[in-house]
This record gives sequence, C-alpha cells and structure tokens, in this order.
Amino acid sequence: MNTETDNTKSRTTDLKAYIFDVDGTLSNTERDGHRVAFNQAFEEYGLDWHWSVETYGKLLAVTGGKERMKYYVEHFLDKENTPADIEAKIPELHAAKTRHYTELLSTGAIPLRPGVERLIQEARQRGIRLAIATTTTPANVTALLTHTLGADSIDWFEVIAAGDIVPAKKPAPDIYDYALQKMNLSADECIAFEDSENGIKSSVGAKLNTIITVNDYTEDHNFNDASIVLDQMGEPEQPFSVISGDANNASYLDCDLVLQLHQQSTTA
Ligand code: XBP
Ligand code: MG
Repeated sequence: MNTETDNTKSRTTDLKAYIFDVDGTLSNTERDGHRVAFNQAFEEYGLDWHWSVETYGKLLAVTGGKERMKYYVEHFLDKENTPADIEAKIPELHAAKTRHYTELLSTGAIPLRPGVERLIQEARQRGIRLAIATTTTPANVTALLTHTLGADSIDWFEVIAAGDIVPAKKPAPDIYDYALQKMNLSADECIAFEDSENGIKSSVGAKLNTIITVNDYTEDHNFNDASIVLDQMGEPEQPFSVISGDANNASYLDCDLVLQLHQQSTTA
C-alpha cells in the first residue's frame, strides 16, 4: 500500500460529520413553502398583507419567521395602517404559519433538492455522522424529513438543532456551535452544507468548512469563504455547475468529493 493511500485512509477518519442547513439547502422551501404559508396565515388572521416572491426575497435578509414578520411590520408598513397590538400577536400568527407550512409539506409538494438523498444515504453507509443546524421551527424539519425521506429519517440525524433552541439565529454562529457541542466534535472534524450568506456567516463563524449550493434567492450572495459554490449537489445523470472553486473534475457531489473539499479547505 503506498503512502498516498495510507494518508487518504487516515484522513477519512478526520471528517466525522456532515451538518446540514435545511431551508434552501435540503429543499427549496422558501418561495413555494414558507412564503405561501406566511400568506395563508395572514389571510386567516384577516390581515391584508401579501408577500410576493420579490418582497419575500428582501425579507429573507432576516432569518427566522417571527423575526421576519417583526421586521416587515417595522420596515414595510405605514404606521397608520399597522394594527396597534400586532407585534404581540406575532407568536400566534407564527404558530398558524407553522400549521399551514407543515400541512403543505404533508402533501409532498416540496421535494428534496437533487443529490441530497443520495449524499445522505452514502454518508450513512460510510458511518459519517449527520446533524442539522437550521433557523426554522423544529416541527418544520420533522415534517420535511418525514414527507421526503420517511419517518425513520429523523433518527438518522444525531442532533437536530433548530429554531429558538439558541437565542441568536443565523448569521450568528450559535446554532452550529450548539450542534458541535452536542456531538462533542470540533469544527475541523465536520463540514457544513449551506445555501445563503447568513448561513455561511453562521457556519464559518463556528469555524466550519462549508459547501454551498445556491438557489434563485441566494445566487448573488457573497460566498467568498466557501469550500466550493455549486448550483446543486447534482446526480450522475444531472451534473452540477461549479460557480466557484475546484470540483476536481467531478460532476456530482459524493462523499469522496466532500472529503477532498474539506482537505483542500483545511490545508489552504
Ligand atoms: C431559514 C429561515 C427560516 C424560514 C422560516 O434560514 O430563515 O426562518 O424561512 O422558518 P436557514 P420559521 O435556511 O438559514 O436556516 O418560520 O419556522 O422561523
Ligand atoms: Mg438556508
């Protein structure tokens, strides 16, 4: 056995876990999922608010649904048209939004992005540990996993770090720090998967190498700190496009490429 193979083998053990963002990374949930559910909740509560695809793109600068609604009230509405007690109603409004969102997911309307299931299954076969670090509400993660990968998939993830479990949401690093602490792993033993600037600020803030798959809302974001920026994880029959970085001639993201990217970023 040559030294090169030995090195690769010993390094394989260096990357112990994958930590996934959810919204925009596992699935394109924002435009046709969260946005739709927010609008359904507004209608249910008799509010004449409607978040268009474009408006929602601006609102995505703020992570977290409750925080996003508060920001909308403060920055998008005229004071005279704002119901006096509305900020106090936000938790209730958000609970209704979560109900609409999870109902929507239960119809199977929102699939996983290309390559996500394949990569997760390959990682499981290789004994790579899995976790989630997201801003969204825990019930939303459960609903997405259940209706895409099946109910058992919840247990594939050792830690599901979600929503209000930490006081400061992304771009703060807290949610990734929380996941690392729960797994008892250091940042250099893990890699993060993200889709947005707030997401990579959070993961890099926790000192994690980060692979980016962009979507329509995030393709113009700053990903200078990414290990690679791709349009999607891709499949053997559906190759990714590399937006920036070096994919070593690969055409889809598998565990070998993830490891190579981790090693390239760690030694860079
Ligand atoms: C996702 C979010 C979330 C969802 C809404 O960010 O910002 O707020 O849009 O979920 P990320 P909730 O992908 O970086 O985790 O309404 O449940 O907060
Ligand atoms: Mg995201």
